Amino acid sequence: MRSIWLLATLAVLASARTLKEPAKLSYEGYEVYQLNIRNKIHLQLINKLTEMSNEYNIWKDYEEYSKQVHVMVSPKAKSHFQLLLKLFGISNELMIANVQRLIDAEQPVTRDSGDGFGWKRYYELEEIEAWLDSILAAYPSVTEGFTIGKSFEGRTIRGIKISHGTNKPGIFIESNIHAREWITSATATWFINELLSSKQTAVRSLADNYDWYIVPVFNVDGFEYSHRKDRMWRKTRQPHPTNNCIGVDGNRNFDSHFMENGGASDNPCSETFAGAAPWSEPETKALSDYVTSIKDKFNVYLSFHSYGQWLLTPYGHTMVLPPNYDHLQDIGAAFAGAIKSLPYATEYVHGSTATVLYVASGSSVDWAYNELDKKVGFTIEYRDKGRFGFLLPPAQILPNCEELMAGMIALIDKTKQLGYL
Ligand code: 0X9
Ligand code: ZN
Ligand code: ZN
Repeated sequence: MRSIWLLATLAVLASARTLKEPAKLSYEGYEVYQLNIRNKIHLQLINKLTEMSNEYNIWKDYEEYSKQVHVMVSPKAKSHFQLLLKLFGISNELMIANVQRLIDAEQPVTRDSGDGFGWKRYYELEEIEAWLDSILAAYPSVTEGFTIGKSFEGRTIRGIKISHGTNKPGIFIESNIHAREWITSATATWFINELLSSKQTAVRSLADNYDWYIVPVFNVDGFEYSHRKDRMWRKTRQPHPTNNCIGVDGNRNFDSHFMENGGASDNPCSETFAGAAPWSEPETKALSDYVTSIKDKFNVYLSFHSYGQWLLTPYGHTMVLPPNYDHLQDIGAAFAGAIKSLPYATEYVHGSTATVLYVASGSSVDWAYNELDKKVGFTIEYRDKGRFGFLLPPAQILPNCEELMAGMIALIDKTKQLGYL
């Protein structure tokens, strides 16, 4: 009798264990360092280290503007890492002492059930989609849902068109191509809500005079994975056939100057892996098909990222400046000036991707610029400069949103003045 009890208990325990989902990755004790790169050897060391070992993760690639890299280091690798820094004479600063503490601070302990979408915390894909449905239902005459296509794991990539009439000049916004950049979809959803509900004259004129195509969460698989398993996930989720590493950097997978000038990696374990070929990911292929199908309906392409406070123009694949760079810089100055004049006085730097940031080839904005001839294209890198990095505290969501709105009003205004809209 007693042994039957034991068996039953064991069976229950065993099934409970198999039913339980694998736990979320913990970043307890993980640190983030800012490194000052003085020469090629420094850079090669950091690149090798981060590509060869899972104990390291690049948060911010080497930047031309600051000559710095941000890298996350596991507690296991910490002492070895510090030794290497000393040995190679790399000066550095500890930016984040415990990544897990910031991840915990991102989520409230209790769920705010009932008070709806308030941009006071970060939401999961399911919540964002339910909110999108409610918005489509609340504003049926000026909104229309659209579908980009299916992700590798079979999720639907959705967008919303906001239009107050037919054939107004359009603006296309793609957001959260990089999974861990949560502030991007938080800002995109807030922006959608403002276009529909704000009474401010400047916002009304954005909504009334233009057609908006907005994809708040583009990398749906990666985004879901960043919520459920690994907060620091960046890439897509398609496994690589000959390798254990998973996913591609969506923003290196577009068919425009693919893999050129070292602007992406051919190592599947790298955070900037370009993929085996352009459009190897169903997500980027679907986006390119959709965007191509509406190419006569929009003039401006924007891509939302974090972090660093940048407004980046093409080109990413070369330090050569694009033909209308002066115009793009005028627009950039208007955007940055508007943000700087808010009470937060946040500084955005504007310039071409390859000259201020780093060479990045096969990106969405460059593809729209080069292949679809969309001569106003920007990557916006939101808050902050690295104090919190991808783990921007929820209290900063709304300030970041306000900054985007001020910047966007100025950006669209200048773009129109220069004759692009
Ligand atoms: O590297 C990227 O893809 C972007 N930075 S991030 O830290 N969010 O990953 C910059 C994209 C630059 N855009 C262009 N190449 N036009
Ligand atoms: Zn080329
Ligand atoms: Zn990004």
